Amino acid sequence: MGENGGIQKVRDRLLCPSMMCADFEKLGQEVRELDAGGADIFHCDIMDGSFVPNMALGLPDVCCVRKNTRKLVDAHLMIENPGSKLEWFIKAGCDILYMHPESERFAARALTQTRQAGRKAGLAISPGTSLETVSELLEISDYVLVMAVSPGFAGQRFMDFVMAKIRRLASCDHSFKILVDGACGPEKIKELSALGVDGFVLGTSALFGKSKSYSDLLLDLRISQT
Ligand code: S6P
Ligand code: MG
Repeated sequence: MGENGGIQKVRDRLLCPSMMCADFEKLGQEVRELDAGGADIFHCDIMDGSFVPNMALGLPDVCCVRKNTRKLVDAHLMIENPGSKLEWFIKAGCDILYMHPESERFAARALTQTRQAGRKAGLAISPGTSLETVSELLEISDYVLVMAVSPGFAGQRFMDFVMAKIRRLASCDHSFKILVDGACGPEKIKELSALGVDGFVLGTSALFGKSKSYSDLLLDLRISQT
């Protein structure tokens, strides 16, 4: 294997560290290490304690992530009425804004406004939300985040019934990127990559709280997809 042997084997899946699982005592350093280790998109879970029964990152955390990387930063908005708060996250430098249609009465408008602001429109689909209810919204989304766990917490189990939805989404004619969020461990990532999923949110199942370095873990994940 040549100097770049490992790199040549690398497949093109998007690896997205879930920053709510990072060490907040050294958030900036965590971001820099993940960036150097090959992360593609920094996933920022925003919760309001109302749409989901938990709180996670806030605007200062997002700003800290943004300050420490030039790679893509997303905001996964698990909040009520995300459409009225888009500007906050746009100003904080997020490139992709995911919203849940269950919490936004005018989801089509919010997705369109995101695009008009020059950012990527992201649609997050909870496990209990069917594709039929979001088919029009898929047409105006750049990224679709399929949740394999109920939104709100890291460290949950993958809900197997979501596989049927992922298969359907991946097999339909589409121009958006498909990412899966929740309980994505190495084996699941391999299986989903084969189905055509474009990227994965990496939390405790694949990246955080392990004994290996971030760069080794990220490289292992890429090589295991070949
Ligand atoms: C959960 C959130 C996710 C989690 C991530 C954790 O509501 O949207 O982004 O942080 O899923 O991953 P894991 O591997 O601990 O399930
Ligand atoms: Mg998330």
